[in-house]
Amino acid sequence: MPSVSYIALGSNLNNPKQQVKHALLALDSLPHSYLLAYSSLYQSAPMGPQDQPPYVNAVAKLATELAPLELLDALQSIENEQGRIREKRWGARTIDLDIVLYDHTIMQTERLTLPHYGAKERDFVLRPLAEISPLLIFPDGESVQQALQQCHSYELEKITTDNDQETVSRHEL
Ligand code: A4P
Ligand code: MG
Repeated sequence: MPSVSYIALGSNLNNPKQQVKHALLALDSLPHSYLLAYSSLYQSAPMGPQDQPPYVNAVAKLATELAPLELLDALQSIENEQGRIREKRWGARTIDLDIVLYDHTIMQTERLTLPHYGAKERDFVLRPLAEISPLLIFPDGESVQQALQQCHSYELEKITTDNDQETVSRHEL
């Protein structure tokens, strides 16, 4: 039985929309894995240093036979292939791939914390997560909808594609 993992994608450098779409294709091509669903793309104001461009965020739902650390290795390979250079914490990046959830696994090791430590405080993770799995429950019993009501707002705007013309429309809750 494959496990189900949710991956948060974020980019704010070198054509962020293309970076996110490229990473979605890369996720779909991972060994022993396939993409079950992915959210719309959302534009968001930066969390952390404000002297950086806005982000594009999305969430993917992946079925995978990879173990959690194997999945992390695979995600970091995709980040490296897309030219990710690790500079300052919360600084600009071509692509960031975080494991939000891996089944209901709870773990805290040097390399991997599950669920992702910041997921429940960030609407740029929770909104796309709720879009693809509105009934999702975190391992601590809190629902994605409850977390969404309490989290910080990063001025999310859904990016909609209309006849190949991309527009940003304010998303109503
Ligand atoms: N790591 C531990 N747990 C996980 C996990 N569940 N998933 C470790 C992925 N990685 C995990 O991450 C640092 C280390 O975290 C990894 O080596 C891995 O072993 P990183 O990607 O190298 O560095 P980072 O992303 O700069 O650090 P961090 O703390 O993960 O940053 P965040 O929390 O991801 O924040 N603003 C908006 N609007 N949208 C964004 O997407 N993203 C960030 C990055 C800042 N501001 C943002 C956004
Ligand atoms: Mg990260």
